[in-house]
Amino acid sequence: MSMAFMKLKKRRDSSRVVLIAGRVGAEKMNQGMKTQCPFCSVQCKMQLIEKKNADEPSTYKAIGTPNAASEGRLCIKGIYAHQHALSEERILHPMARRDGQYVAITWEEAYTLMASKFTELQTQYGQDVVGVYGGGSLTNESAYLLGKFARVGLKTKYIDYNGRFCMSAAASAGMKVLGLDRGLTNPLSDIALASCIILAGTNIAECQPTIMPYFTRAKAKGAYLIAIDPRETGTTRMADLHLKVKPGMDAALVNGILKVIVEEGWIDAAFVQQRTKGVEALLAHLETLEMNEIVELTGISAALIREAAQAFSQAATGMVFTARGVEQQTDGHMAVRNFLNLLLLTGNFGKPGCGYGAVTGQGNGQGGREHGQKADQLPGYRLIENPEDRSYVASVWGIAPSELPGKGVSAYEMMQKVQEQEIRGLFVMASNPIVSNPNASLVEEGLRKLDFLVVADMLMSETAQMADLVLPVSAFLENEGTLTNFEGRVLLREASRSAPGEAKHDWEILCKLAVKLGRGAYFPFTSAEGIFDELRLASRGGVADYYGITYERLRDDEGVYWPCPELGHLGEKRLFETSFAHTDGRAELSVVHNHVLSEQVSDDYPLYLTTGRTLVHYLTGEQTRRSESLAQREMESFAEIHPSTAQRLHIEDGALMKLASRRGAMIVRCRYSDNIREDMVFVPMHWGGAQNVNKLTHPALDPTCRMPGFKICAVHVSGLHSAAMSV
Ligand SMILES: Nc1nc2c(c(=O)[nH]1)N[C@H]1C(S)=C(S)[C@@H](COP(=O)(O)OP(=O)(O)OC[C@H]3O[C@@H](n4cnc5c(=O)[nH]c(N)nc54)[C@H](O)[C@@H]3O)O[C@H]1N2
Ligand SMILES: Nc1nc2c(c(=O)[nH]1)N[C@H]1C(S)=C(S)[C@@H](COP(=O)(O)OP(=O)(O)OC[C@H]3O[C@@H](n4cnc5c(=O)[nH]c(N)nc54)[C@H](O)[C@@H]3O)O[C@H]1N2
Ligand code: SF4
Ligand SMILES: [Mo]
Repeated sequence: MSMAFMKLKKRRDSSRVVLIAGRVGAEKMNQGMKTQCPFCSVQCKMQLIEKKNADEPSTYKAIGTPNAASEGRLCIKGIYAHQHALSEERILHPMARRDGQYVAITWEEAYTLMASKFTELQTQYGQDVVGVYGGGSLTNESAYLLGKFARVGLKTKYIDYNGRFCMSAAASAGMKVLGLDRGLTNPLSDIALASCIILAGTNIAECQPTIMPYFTRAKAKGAYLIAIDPRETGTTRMADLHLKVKPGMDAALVNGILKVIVEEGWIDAAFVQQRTKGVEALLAHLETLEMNEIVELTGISAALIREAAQAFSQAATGMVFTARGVEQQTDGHMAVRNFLNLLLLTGNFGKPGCGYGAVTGQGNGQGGREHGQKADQLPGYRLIENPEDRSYVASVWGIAPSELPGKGVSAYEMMQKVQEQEIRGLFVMASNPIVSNPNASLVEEGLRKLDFLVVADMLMSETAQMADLVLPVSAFLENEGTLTNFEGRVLLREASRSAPGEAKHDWEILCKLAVKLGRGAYFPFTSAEGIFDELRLASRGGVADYYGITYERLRDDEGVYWPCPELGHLGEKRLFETSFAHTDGRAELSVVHNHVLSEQVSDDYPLYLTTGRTLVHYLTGEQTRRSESLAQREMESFAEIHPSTAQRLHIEDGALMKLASRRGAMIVRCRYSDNIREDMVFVPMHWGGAQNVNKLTHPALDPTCRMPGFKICAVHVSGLHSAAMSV
C-alpha cells in the first residue's frame, strides 16, 4: 500500500504566519494557513504553506502540525486536500435552474425563492412536506443550527443526515449497552497499553492512516493483533491472526468466541458481577448455540475461533475496534453489541489499555451525531421523544415544548418518502445522497419527482446537478468552527482565507433563511462562536455535555474531551473507570443471534458484493476526484476479485466486466487480487454516475438503527464481451 506520511519535528507555534526553516528553502515564502484536514475522523492538524514567486501562480504545500492524535503525520488525502478547495470548480454564486439551465442569482433572490417555495408547499400539504438532509462534514455549529433550523425554522419533523449510513449501528449499540456513545472510549495513547487488540471490519491503514503507528507501537510492545475482515488489507497484514470471515457473519463469529470463553471459564467473573447485568440470559443463549453451525456460517475453523478466544480473554488488557465492515449490515447494531459482550465478559473496560472504539468516519462524524441532525435527537444527545429533554431544549430555544415536532425517519426512509411524494421539498446540506444511498436508482427517481430541491455545497455534486437551487458554501480553509474527532476531542478549526466569490458559511445561510421564514428572532447569530455558546447551553446536562468547552479554551489547547460539564473541567479522556453511563451504573449484556443475510447468493446471483474505500478517495469522491494529485492515482472505479473466480468466468485482469444485482448494474474494470475471498467482489464507493456501486446495493435496513446493509448484496459477474451493453 502506498501510504504517504509526512513527519515534522515537534514545534509549538500558534502564530498564523509560520515559516518552516529548512523546508521551503530559498523560495519566496508566504502565508501559512493553520487548518485541519477536512476528510476523516482523525482531524489531523496542518499548515498549508502558499509559495508565490512574482508572476507565477501560487503553489501549495501541506505540512502536518504536531498534535495529540496524528502527532504531525498527514496521509496523502490531507497532503492534497487543498486542491479541491482551491479548484476552479468551486461554485461562486447562488444558482437557480431556469428552463433547464442554471443562472446566477443574488443571495437575496435565492433566500426569497427558497422561503417562498417551501412556504407554498407547507401551506398546501402541511409542515412535514419539507425535509432536511445534513452531513457529518458540517462543523458542530452548522450541524446544531441545521437541527434547530428544521425544528424551529421550518417546523418539520423530517430531518436526518448521512451519518445514519456511517455511525448509527455503533452509536445505538453504545447507547444501549454502555449508556453513552463516544467513538473511542479511551485516548489513542491507550492503544499501546493493550495486550490484545481486535480490529473488526476496519481498514485503518487506508481510512485513518495516520493512527497506524499507535498499533505498530502496541505490536512492538508485544500486543497480539486479531483482524476480522473477508479481505486482506494493509490493516489485516499487521495482524498476528486474520480471520477471513464470510461477509455478514461477525455476530456469529463473536458468538463462537464467547462460547469458548464461557466453556473454558475464561470470563472475568468479578467484573461481570459488579458492573454488568443480563449475564444469565447471555450464558443460557450461548449454551444453545452449536459450534459446528458457527464454523459453517463464518467459514472460520473451530481451532481458529478458539485461538482468538484464548488470546483475547487471557491477555491482561484488551481493546476492540469496529468500523463499517461490522456495522453496515442489517444486523450491525446487534453485531456491535456482541463485540461489547466480549469486552464486558472479559472485564476490559475502564482501565488503561482496555476499551472499545467505533472508528468514526467523517471529519465531524462524532459531533455531527450529537447535536440534533438525527431524526430522533436534540442537542447534547438528548432525545426528541423524551418530555424532559424536549422541555429543556425548548427553554434554551425560547419556544414552547409543544412547538417542537416529533421524531422523523432515517435517511433512506426519507428518500422513500421523497419517492412517495410525502416529502416534496428537500434541503440538502453537506451530502451527496444520490451517490451514497443504497438502491441509488430509486433515490434518483425520487429526487426527480421533488417540487423543489435545494443543495448547499461548494462543488457541483451529482445531487447538486439535480437541484432547483444551488447555494455555494465555504470550504474548510475558509470556515471557522469546531469539529469533534473520533476520540471525542473537540477541536477548533480556524478560518485562514476568505471564501471565494459569494460563497457563504452554512450557518450564515441558515440564519438568513430563517429571517425570510419569519423566524429570524431565533437565529440572531453573527459568528460561529456565538452559535457554539448556545450549543454549550443546549447540551448542558445532556449525555454529550459541551458546557465547559469554550472557544477560548480551544484556542489555547489542542482540544477538550467531552463530557465536559464545567468550565474548569478537564474533560474525560477514559470513560467508564468506575461506572457505566446508565442510571444504575451497569452495562447491559445482550443476547445476540446469528445473522441471516437479507439477500442470499443464488444461481442467478452467485457472488457477494461488498463495498468500501480506497486510500486516495473520500466518500462519493466529490472532493478527491477534483484533487488532481489524488484523482490521477485512482482514475476510475474497479472491482477487486480473486483470480480463480475471475478466470472461471473468463475475465482477464484489467478487462471491463459487468456486475449486476437484482436492482441495477454497472460496468467496471476487473482488478485481480489474491487478498479477497473467492465468493465475493469488492467495489469502492467513490464514483457516481455509471460507476455508482449503490445502483446495485440492497436497501434493507437494520431494524434498530435503520442502517442500510451496504456491505452485502448478491451479484452476477460476467465478462463484458458476454454482457449486454445497455447498462
Ligand atoms: N481513504 C478513505 N478514508 C476514509 C473514508 C474514505 O472514503 N476514504 N471515509 C471515512 C468514513 S466516512 C468512514 S465511515 C470510514 C470507514 O472506514 P472503514 O469502515 O474502515 O472502511 P470500509 O472500507 O468501508 O470497510 C472496512 C472493511 O470492512 C470489510 N468488510 C466488508 N464486509 C465485512 C464483514 O462482513 N465483516 C467484517 N468484519 N468486515 C467486512 C471490508 O473488506 C473493508 O476492508 O473511513 C473514513 N476514512
Ligand atoms: N455502497 C456504500 N455506500 C456508502 C458507504 C459504503 O461503505 N458503501 N458508506 C456510507 C458512509 S459511511 C457515509 S459517511 C456516506 C457519505 O455520503 P455523502 O454524504 O454523500 O458523502 P460525501 O461524498 O462526503 O458528500 C458530501 C458532499 O458535501 C460537500 N461538502 C463537504 N463539506 C461541506 C460543508 O462543510 N458544507 C456543505 N454544505 N457541503 C460540504 C461535498 O462537496 C460533497 O458534495 O456514504 C455512505 N454510503
Ligand atoms: S484523511 Fe484523515 S488521516 Fe488523512 S490527513 Fe485527513 S484527517 Fe488525517
Ligand atoms: Mo462514514
